[in-house]
Amino acid sequence: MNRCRQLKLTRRAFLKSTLLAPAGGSLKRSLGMVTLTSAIPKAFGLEAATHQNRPNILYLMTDQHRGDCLGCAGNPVIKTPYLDSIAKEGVVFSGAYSSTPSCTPARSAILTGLSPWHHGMIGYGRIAGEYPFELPGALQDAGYCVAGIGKMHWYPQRRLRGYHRILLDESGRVQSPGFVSDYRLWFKEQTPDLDPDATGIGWNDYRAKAYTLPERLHPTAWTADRAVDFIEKYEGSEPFMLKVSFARPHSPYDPPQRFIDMYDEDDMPAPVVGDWAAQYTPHDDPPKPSLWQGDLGFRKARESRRAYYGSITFIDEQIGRILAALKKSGMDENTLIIMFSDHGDMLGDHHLWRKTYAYEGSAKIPMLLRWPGSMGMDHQRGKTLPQPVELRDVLPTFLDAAGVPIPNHLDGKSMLELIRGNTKNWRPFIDLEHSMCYNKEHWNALTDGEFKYIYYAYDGREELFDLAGDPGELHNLAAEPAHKNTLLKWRRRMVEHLSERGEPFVTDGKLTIRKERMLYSPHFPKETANS
Ligand SMILES: [Ca+2]
Repeated sequence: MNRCRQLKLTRRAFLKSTLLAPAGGSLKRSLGMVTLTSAIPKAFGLEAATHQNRPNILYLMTDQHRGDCLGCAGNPVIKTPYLDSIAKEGVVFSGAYSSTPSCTPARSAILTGLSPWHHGMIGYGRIAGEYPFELPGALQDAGYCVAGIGKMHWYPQRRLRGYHRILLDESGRVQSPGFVSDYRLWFKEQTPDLDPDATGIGWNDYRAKAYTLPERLHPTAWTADRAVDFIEKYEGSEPFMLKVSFARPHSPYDPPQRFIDMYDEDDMPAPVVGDWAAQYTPHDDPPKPSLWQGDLGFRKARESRRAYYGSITFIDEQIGRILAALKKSGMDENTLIIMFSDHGDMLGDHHLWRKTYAYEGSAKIPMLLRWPGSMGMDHQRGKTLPQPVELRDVLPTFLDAAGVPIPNHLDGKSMLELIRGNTKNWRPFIDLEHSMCYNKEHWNALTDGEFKYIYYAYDGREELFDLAGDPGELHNLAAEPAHKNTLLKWRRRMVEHLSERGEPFVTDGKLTIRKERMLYSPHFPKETANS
């Protein structure tokens, strides 16, 4: 058993020591999670792990952050100077996708390093209580101090899953009985008379509104404050993996007013609308705040986008504080920094909202990686790498950085291989899939970043997009004779990809039409499927 798992510290004591310590309290008075963790080896008479050449891992995550919403991804409007600085000192992966673009299946891929079929979540459901091999436990076993701050979105909500400590902000979700997040406990301690949901817009809402409370109370600021606190107090002899998981820019689109004011509504990009998208035009009147389809007009979409961009710039500013704390500590020289999101946000593209779609707004994600100087490869810094990468690649990347063997059963690959220039054996394309939760549909898709092929299982519909020539996916080429050979090539690839699943997916060498909704594959851990 890993020595760190033997430490017993009650949640109450942890909250008291780390979260509710008086502002300005000394480190000795307010024992943080790090000090206690690093004391573990001594407490058990074991020799402390040393850094050797293993870097710290700073794991920055946003929620529902589109791949095109970064300055370093070529967006001329959005202001993300600190994220751009990570890209400048590292690389941008321009072909990064979330295979199953909604929260819980995406997070299963991060946890397990597996494809949707193999981790078992091919739609939005409750995440497995435990997988046999998970990212935080693997890093803990490798001798890392493993801490997580912000949104985890798993169940049971207080399960550590291999983290030594987690501090949660779950945007008000209560899934385990009596759950109150650490953010909400802190908020009540700070301002017992105020309502953390005072802005009044929901977490699947298309509407936007400025945060009505002091900025320091916003969950984006809280998450960064906890991360800065961790870095400032870190005295461990072992390397750390710190996950900093912001619950935004996922709606509510509610940044402080000063971030909305940074953008002119007229400058906001209008939604892209394919010549195939009229089917998604209708909506209730008035529109439901949590709608998933509907043509609300460009003005409303731009209002949402303005606050969404503001939410990203707010996060970016907070990430700037975290990077500054890391630099001040001197640990930036030995820290690998990764930044990505679990999926994107349609924001009215093709009259669609939220996520779970195969289209770029939903499935394309940011992916930035900056590695320590000790790893060399300086000639790659500042580059954009086009190979298809996915959330399943995060875990093997971390194991690679930690110098730990990557188990053969993982579907993901270390993205460090691409930085090393080992591109020859990289996957030629990536599989995407989602059993819809808003309507009755199930799609599978494949993309290499140049083309995207989508198969809709309920009616056999196919879509083929030339992403290189038509990045907005405005024209479906599937029925065009000039692209017949391309369509056949991608359809064959899909048949091959789905063949391991048997007849429900491929019958007599052809893609099967299905009507049954399937959220979980047979690989989903059975004992926790309904827990
Ligand atoms: Ca999400």
